[in-house]
Amino acid sequence: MLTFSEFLQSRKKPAILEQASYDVLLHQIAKCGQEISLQLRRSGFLQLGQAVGIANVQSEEVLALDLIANNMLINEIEQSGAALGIASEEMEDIHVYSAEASEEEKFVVLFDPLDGSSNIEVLAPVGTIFSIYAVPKGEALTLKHFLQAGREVIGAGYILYGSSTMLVYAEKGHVNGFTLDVDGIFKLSHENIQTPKTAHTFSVNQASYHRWPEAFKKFVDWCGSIDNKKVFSQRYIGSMVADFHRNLIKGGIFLYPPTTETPKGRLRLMYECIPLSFIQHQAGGLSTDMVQSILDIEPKELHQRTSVAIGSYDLIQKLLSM
Ligand code: P6P
Repeated sequence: MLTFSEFLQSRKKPAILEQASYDVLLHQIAKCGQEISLQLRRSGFLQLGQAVGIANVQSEEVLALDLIANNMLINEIEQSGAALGIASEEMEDIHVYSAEASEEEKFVVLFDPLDGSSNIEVLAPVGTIFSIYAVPKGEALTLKHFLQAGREVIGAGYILYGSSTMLVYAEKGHVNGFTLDVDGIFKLSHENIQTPKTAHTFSVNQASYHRWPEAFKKFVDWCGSIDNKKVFSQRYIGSMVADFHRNLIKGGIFLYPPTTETPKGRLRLMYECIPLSFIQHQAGGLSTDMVQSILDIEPKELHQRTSVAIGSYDLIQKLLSM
């Protein structure tokens, strides 16, 4: 089986990635995934799912492993020498490694260190989500290099800590899955992932049904309609990366509609919706905020929220027709 490193060496790289430091950056992220996976296996002994008594920029209570994963990613990405800075879902502002313009192409990484971390103490899947953008040579790092639309993403991926641990990585034109083997190495297990064009699974927290815009209500009513030849299933884990992964592999649609309480949506554009939408588009699916593709949204701030629907091509088109 091809290791992640061998895959990176053998893949056809766009010119912008010719210099090797980009792949070192990916190795460092994979290294964090291996370590976080190990920590999670022992989280019950280490109380890693416990709150540490502080709130993050999202006003969510911070758990021990959120901090461990966040600091690990900051340090390991810096060591790659490929990034000028990072932005984290856990931190208010960007974190700059170097304010100097570089004579070669560099990158920035945006990540959610542990999406769905409130699930740790109940042993439900959680994940690290990341996206990588380019910083043109000769440009000193500024916030604008982070606030790029999803169509500018160079590479995006996630590490899902589930019944096994898998790194899913996408560049334009391909998405591949690498399972963490018992020797601590990620190995190619899901080559060229393509999402089924249609399916009969929808993923949404239906408790907010009466607070949604009409189109979402009509779509979910359609899914449950007795007129459908195929009976739908509803699956919702409460960890976007886990719900997303199921749909990526087997087909389906994930919805997080706006509500009367969160009219602009609740999920994070930069840290959840753009990376997962980039991956979904490379796998043949679609994403939308009901106005445009998630990848066409022009970000205005780091912690911007958005409503999101993402998944199989036909199901997104059906939602948009409602
Ligand atoms: P709700 C986790 O906190 C998260 O950001 C996503 O991973 C997940 O899909 C969503 O929130 C769950 O939100 O409102 O259904 O509990």
